Amino acid sequence: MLAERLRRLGQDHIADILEDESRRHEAMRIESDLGGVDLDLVERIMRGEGLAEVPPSEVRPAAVVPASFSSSPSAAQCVLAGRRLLEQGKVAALLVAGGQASRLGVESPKGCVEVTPLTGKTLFRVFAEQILALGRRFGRPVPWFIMTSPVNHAQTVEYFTANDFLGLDPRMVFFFPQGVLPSLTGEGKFILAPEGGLYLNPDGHGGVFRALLTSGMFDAMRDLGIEEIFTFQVDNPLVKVCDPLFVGLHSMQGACMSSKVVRKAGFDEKVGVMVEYGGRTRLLEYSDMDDAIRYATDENGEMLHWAGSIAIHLMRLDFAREVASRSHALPFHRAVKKIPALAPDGTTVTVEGIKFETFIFDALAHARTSVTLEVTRSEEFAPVKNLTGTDSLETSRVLQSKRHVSWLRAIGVDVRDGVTVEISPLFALDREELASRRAEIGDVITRDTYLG
Ligand code: UD2
Repeated sequence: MLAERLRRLGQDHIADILEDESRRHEAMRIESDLGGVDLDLVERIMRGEGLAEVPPSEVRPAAVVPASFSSSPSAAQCVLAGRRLLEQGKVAALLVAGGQASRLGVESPKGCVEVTPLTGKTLFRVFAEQILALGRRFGRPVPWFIMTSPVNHAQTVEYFTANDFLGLDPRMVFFFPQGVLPSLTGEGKFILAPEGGLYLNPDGHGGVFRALLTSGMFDAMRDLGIEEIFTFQVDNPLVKVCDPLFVGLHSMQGACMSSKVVRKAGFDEKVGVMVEYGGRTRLLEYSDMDDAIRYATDENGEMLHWAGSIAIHLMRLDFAREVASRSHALPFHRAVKKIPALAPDGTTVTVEGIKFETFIFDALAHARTSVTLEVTRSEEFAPVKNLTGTDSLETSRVLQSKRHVSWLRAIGVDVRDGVTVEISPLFALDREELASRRAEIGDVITRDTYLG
């Protein structure tokens, strides 16, 4: 049955293994891999259906609420509304963490990478401390949903278990794995992995919708009384989890899905940009952008598409559920990747494979209302993506300290140049909280200091 189906899909090299009695062991591994794969979907992709389209040439920059909004009286109203939702326990945090830290040269979940400048806390711990602090501040725990992938699910759960759930109530931390898809060769063939079975890739963070549905997490959210889902990526220690201003703005505007952006550091920064076409706000990913859009300038010669996504969104629970229940709601993006493969003679070779992924932000195309909020880069964005250079551990550590030094200086503490500072979210979640603890901090900081 399965072998026949595979032959119809042009996968004779796999069907041959399944039908070869002497390769039972290999066949079992492949069958088990295929058990987690939606072959109808694969067939669709192979027919070239449902792939992301080239954006039309008339894309315009999306409307953006500028960063200066945060000091306006309307922003104060939004903060109040956001706080109220947090006090009512209606906001969940959702982390997409299906990727590995391979770009950092480590084969562990990226959340386990130690990132803070002085105490070396992991990304997971940085988020956990914020979530704990939010719960204390608003008197209601913020449930934390963590999407893993089959590649790192066990390691992620193990990490939390071994670390006492980082101080959180284990009943408020929910893990669920995303789906996988087989990568294909240029000729559309499945790839055999050197360790046995098929080479499968996580189906992209857009897989979160189906994964929330099939794992029962939407029901768990509903049972907890959740209305809004704050989504973020694993690599940014400066994320303001469940930022009340963002939550309030999004909810007061009645938005289905909203996004945070920063001004792009340059035309070539590897972030998607917020655009508008077809009457909807959308996010155009950097890898899908042509040069005419990337390098477009306005009448003053300034970057036209400056609103770079920092991959932080808010979604109404009912909206996310609706997206999840629509079949083929999100298009597939192709990415060419070097993949280690098992050659017919048993050796390991590197092949050029294509992986297919959906992106969470493509759900924006279904959002009738959407808000895009600009935030200050130095306050909210210091991703750890590469081993060295831009967006590396080194740059992120410097930026984390810089933010905390600026908070201290803003409340009148004389922090000497060259000093590294780290502030735990449990000491102060934000500058305002730090100000309220001014008496506990000396007037001058002359050496590296951790406030925790
Ligand atoms: C992402 C955005 C980019 C910009 C940038 C900001 C995408 C496609 N691009 O670029 O527009 O906002 O971040 O930092 O998101 N992940 C999963 N499952 C998967 C694949 C990825 O959970 O199947 C998670 C991964 O663990 C990480 C996040 O998604 O938390 C980002 O993935 P990435 O490193 O591929 O995205 P990046 O940095 O190229």
